[in-house]
Parts: sequence; structure tokens; C-alpha cells
Amino acid sequence: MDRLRAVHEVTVANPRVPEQRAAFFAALSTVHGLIGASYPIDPSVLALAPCLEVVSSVSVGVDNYDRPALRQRGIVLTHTPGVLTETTADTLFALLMACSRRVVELANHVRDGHWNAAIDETLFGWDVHGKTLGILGFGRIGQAVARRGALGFGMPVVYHHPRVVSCPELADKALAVSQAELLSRADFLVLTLPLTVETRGLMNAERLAAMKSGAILINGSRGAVVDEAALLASLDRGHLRAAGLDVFAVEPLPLDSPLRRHPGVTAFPHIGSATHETRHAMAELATSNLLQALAGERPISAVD
Ligand code: 8YV
Repeated sequence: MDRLRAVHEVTVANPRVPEQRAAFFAALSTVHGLIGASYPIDPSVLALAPCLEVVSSVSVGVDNYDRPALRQRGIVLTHTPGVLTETTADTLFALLMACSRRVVELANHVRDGHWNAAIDETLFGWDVHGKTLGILGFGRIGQAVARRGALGFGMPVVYHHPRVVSCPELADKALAVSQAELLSRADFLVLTLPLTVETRGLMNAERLAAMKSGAILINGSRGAVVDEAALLASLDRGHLRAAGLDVFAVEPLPLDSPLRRHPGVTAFPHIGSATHETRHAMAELATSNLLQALAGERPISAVD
């Protein structure tokens, strides 16, 4: 904030907070730059922002932004890739471990005073080491998850990506396969792909059924990539063993969502990049992007 205020007049207003909504939309009529995340910037918002030149997103995902509308107006869109890769991969591997070893459930078993005898097989989890790790979407975050599995847990890695990916450090440890083979081989299937027209609803009933029986699904992409009703049906049918979800079609997850308390679901509140260090690094990068673009310079990480 100090860096921004040293150069520009700054209005702080969160349109998701009712008390701040009016201030946000009032400021829109004069602002040249926006910085933030998780709020849809579409033609209805752009119509209220005649002076807008730059949108600096504090996120790597940019599905909140109507990119054709921004391009049509010549508005620069920037984001914060790279700085959050390792933290997000840590989160997704934590979610994978939590699901397979039933960490949340068993920690609560102790907390709730139920540990009154040596545990038996009803409380056993499942091994992670040596199991097949499948990655759908082999970008920066997918490759970082693969490193954790292959180099840290001795897991054979298979992945599917729409283009050929060069990843020398995993050359002999990660195998590119078809989407069908990925679904059939993965003991753990980790989704690390962007939300696009092509990926929206990708993990539907058919693809979930094509997954290996007893597999565990981990979603670190966007909630809308997964058909949540079909996922619940797969869990209830006993086809999938568990699901670890850091993202949801509706966020925050509604209190009446069956995903919130389903025994087969471990749910995180979208904490992929949510560490002090990484969110600070993202804010710094987003600030640099905004300052550079408003100064007419090429920003560090432009999307469009
Ligand atoms: C963001 C994310 O930090 O980067 C993304 O795309 O989903 C998160 O890491 C979150 O959207 C809030 O900024």
C-alpha cells in the first residue's frame, strides 16, 4: 500500500463487503487501475470504469476476468504466477496426505475424546509412498506437485497436458499419457488446470467413473472443473475412496452444501497460496505490475 500511495491516490474498497460496495462502485468512475482478486470483472463493471487502464490480479488464475472485453478496451491484465507455485503445491500435497491418512478425521477422534483403546483397522488410512500420482494439467503447479510425489515419496508420476511439456528434472520420473490412461492409472488424481471453456465441468460422471476404483481425487484448480453432484455420487457409490477439495463451484462453500460434512470429503477454504510469505510476495508482484503498467512500462507478468 505504501508503494502504491507514494505514486497514486488509492481507494480501498471490497465490493464483496456490503458496507464497502458503494465506495467501490463510486471509485470505479475515476480509477485508472484495479488491484485485487476473486471478483468478476466483466462488461457490466467495465462500463462503470471509463478511465480503467490496468487490472492487476493477486492470483495466478484469471477466470474471473472477461479477457476479450478487457482486450477490446485495451486494458492490461496482469497476474502473479511463479511466486505461489511451491506454496500451492505444498497445500495440494497436504490435502492428498490428509485424505489418504484420514488426518482431519483422526485428529478430531483424539480431540473429541474417542481415543480410548489401541486403534484398529476401522481407523487405518492408506499408504501414499509408492502409489501412482496422476496430474491433470502439467503447468508450474502440477510439476511442483509431481516433484513432491516423485522425489519425496517415491511415487511413479503420470500426467496429461494438452501440449508437450519440457520438465528435465522429472524427465525419467514423470510420464505423459492420454487423459483416459491417466484416469485409469492414478491412485491419486490431482487437478491443476485453469478454468476455461474447455475445462469447465471436465470431471463429469463419465470421467469420474473412468478413474481407478478406490482412487482419491484432489482438486486444486477451480471448483467448476468438477461436477460436484457426480463426485458425491461416486463417493457414495464407493467408486472413489475420498476427495480433497481446496476449491468449490460456490465459495465460500454454502453451509447447506453436502460437500461440507461428507465423510469422504476433506475440504480446505481455498488456502492454496494462503501463507504469510506467499501472499506478501503475490501482493508485491501485483503492486509492481500495476505501477509498471500505469507508468507505461511492460509489467513483469502480463496475461494480456
Ligand atoms: C488466490 C488462487 O490467491 O492464485 C489463484 O488463482 O486461486 C489463489 O492462489 C486467491 O484467488 C486469492 O487471491
